[in-house]
Amino acid sequence: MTETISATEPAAAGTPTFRHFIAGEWCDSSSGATFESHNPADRRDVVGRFQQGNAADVAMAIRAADTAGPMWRRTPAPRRGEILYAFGALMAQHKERLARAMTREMGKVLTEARGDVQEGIDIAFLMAGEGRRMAGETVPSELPDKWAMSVRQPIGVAGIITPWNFPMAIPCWKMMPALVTGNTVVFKPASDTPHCATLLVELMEEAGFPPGVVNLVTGSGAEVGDAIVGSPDVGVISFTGSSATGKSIAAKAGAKLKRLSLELGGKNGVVVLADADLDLATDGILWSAFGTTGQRCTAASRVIAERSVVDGLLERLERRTRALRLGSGLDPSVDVGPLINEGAVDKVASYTEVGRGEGELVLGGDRAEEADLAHGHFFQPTIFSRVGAMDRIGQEEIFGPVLSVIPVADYGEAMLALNQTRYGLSSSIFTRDVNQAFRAMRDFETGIVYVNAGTTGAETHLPFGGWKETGNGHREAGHVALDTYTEWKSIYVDFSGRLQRAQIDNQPG
Ligand code: UN1
Repeated sequence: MTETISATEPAAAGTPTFRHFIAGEWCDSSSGATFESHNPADRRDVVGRFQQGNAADVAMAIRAADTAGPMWRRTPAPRRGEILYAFGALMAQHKERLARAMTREMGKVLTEARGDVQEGIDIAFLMAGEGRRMAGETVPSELPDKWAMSVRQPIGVAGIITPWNFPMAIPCWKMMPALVTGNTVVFKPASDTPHCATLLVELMEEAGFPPGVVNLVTGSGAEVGDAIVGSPDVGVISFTGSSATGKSIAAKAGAKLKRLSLELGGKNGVVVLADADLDLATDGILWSAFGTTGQRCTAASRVIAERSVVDGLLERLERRTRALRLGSGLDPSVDVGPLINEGAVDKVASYTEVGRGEGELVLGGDRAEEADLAHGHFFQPTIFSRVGAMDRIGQEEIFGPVLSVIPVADYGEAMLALNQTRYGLSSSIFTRDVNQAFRAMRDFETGIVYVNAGTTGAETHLPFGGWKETGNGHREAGHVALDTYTEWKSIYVDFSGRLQRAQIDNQPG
């Protein structure tokens, strides 16, 4: 939860103030204003005060990144990779501290926060290795005594705009490939998780990224994000967040023909066929639907089940969901943490109202306000049955702990229902029939498909991203992540000593 306050307001006792990081210096915003970040499990707990960045701060950060560009670009890529490696090693060394800070600021339970940090470490190490790969092609020329090859080169300044739900992994997914390929970075984290971003950048400084290579500006999307997107000196933008914001960024970036990688909404489905192992399917569905309190782009919000197994599945899901404990993610006995802020609770509550008119409420459906939960942003894990594939709760991204069960007649109907959405990030199928599994692998229109597992849990060395309105065709993670941050340069070297004309001198006549 964030709110703007005046810089002159006396700081609450013990509340630390954090700064932007520009040109290798920690500095205040020229606005003089700060905002607070709160613990979503207990909003009385103020994590810190952060700089309320503005367009002038962004301009300074872009200038610093631009100035550092030529030096960083000329630093040998293996050396850049070593600094990424040092950063990954520091994250590993500080994993527990980072994870605890993440749970406090973002709310996800500690085991998941550790996973989030680990995902950052994994991509740092993967991309450190790219410092010694980053391969182009060397191919034969159609002419004699001529060399032909392609190399990747950095674009320039990368604008990195990240969400709060993976407050360390996603910034690392974006910054590591940007940096190893020789770009410099202006990083604007979500205003719900500026502390997580600050901790990352502190470690980046310690790892040895030279001044100006990484710059952090905290603040709102409307001021800081817009200034980054609008700057003619930022050549590439990577954004993860809502489809609405993604579309507005795309319009602005498109007007300037900027490179843009978007990772947006999802409405991920789990198909359960009649022959599935229902206990395994239940494990996978619960983890995907209620893990991270449903706040993953990859979260399962639809179960599309063959009619003959719907009752058995619902019975298991209901029993297991009733046993889930809500509370602070720092308490090891807690399964489900809070939503990120009050706005998220309102949104989930309004969708459960819609759901009551569309399906049948199996359990949940209300804010969780018993005892200490009243101090945080908690919502009961919620399941609706008898939902229609085209109902609003079956179509729209809720980003909370709400699961809709959609009954279908057979695989064909399941596949249609799964694909009948404007999103296409992740999907899964539970079946013991290898032929059906391969049909799903062929038919599901999503960037990620799981067989006999839930919809979450992508690993960093394969492409991550979605079809249709989930994105704009780019992928994060995997080696293909380099594509977002590099220009290709094809180079021809003629050592014949004479003019040789391609497509002409090597053709008869
Ligand atoms: C996201 O929610 O945007 O596959 C990222 C997963 C995680 C990443 C999720 N590895 O669920």
